[in-house]
Amino acid sequence: METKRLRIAMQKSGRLSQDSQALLKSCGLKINLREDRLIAHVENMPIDILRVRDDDIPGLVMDGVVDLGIVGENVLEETMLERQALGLSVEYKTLRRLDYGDCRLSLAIPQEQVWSGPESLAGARIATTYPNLLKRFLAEQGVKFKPVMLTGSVEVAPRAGLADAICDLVSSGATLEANGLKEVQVIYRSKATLIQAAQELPADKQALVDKLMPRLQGMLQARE
Ligand code: PRT
Ligand code: ZN
Repeated sequence: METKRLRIAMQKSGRLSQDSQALLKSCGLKINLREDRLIAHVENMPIDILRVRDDDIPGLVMDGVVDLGIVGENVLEETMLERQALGLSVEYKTLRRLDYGDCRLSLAIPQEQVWSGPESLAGARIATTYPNLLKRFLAEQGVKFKPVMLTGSVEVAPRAGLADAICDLVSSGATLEANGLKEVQVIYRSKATLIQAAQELPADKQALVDKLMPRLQGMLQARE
């Protein structure tokens, strides 16, 4: 599916959408976003913005279906591990780590429970949306556990009797606290990042990326 326009994938609606749109606009892109559209055309440059679920972005870049993508490193790393296991391509280039989307993937347990390190979780059922990152971490610690895969409401799993612990994204910690859980171990720190497909771009598209990157660097440096 060749196209002359540079394709950038970003989250359609969610925590990274506003900041990602604002960042692209600050680099001079005039984006006409209609809420319902999958593809938004940039009016003043040969660029199309693809608005998708964040989970789809790493695969679109690694398959070379889009040229660039903005996604949380947590989703990028989880997808990489998943694709590796499936024997799919996991290549991409990081253009720039961004300054928003900060969070950490952490283990949390019921407040009243004692924590004496990851070995406390031996044999435990752990609910998560990030089974691969969790497996990698606990394998490094030599701890065996039972993954409970949930794509939402992870924080209620212990109270619902579905799990003994959770592994979920945390930013302020308010969600954990509201659910009677405490954060005991950070396993991955994440921010949003701008990535590019691994294969070489046609010269005109690469020239456009090369023109945009200094603007982006400048923007990010100015607000450091
Ligand atoms: O629909 P789509 O699949 O695109 O969106 P999504 O629901 O999967 O993702 P979304 O929009 O919730 O998050 C997108 C990205 O934002 C994540 O992949 C992270 O990279 C980043 N991010 C930053 C966060 C958070 N902070 C965050 N706090 N993503 C989720 N949370 C959730 C967390 O899962 C928990 O439910 O917020 C809650 C905890 O927040 P605190 O502040 O109470 O600790
Ligand atoms: Zn998602």
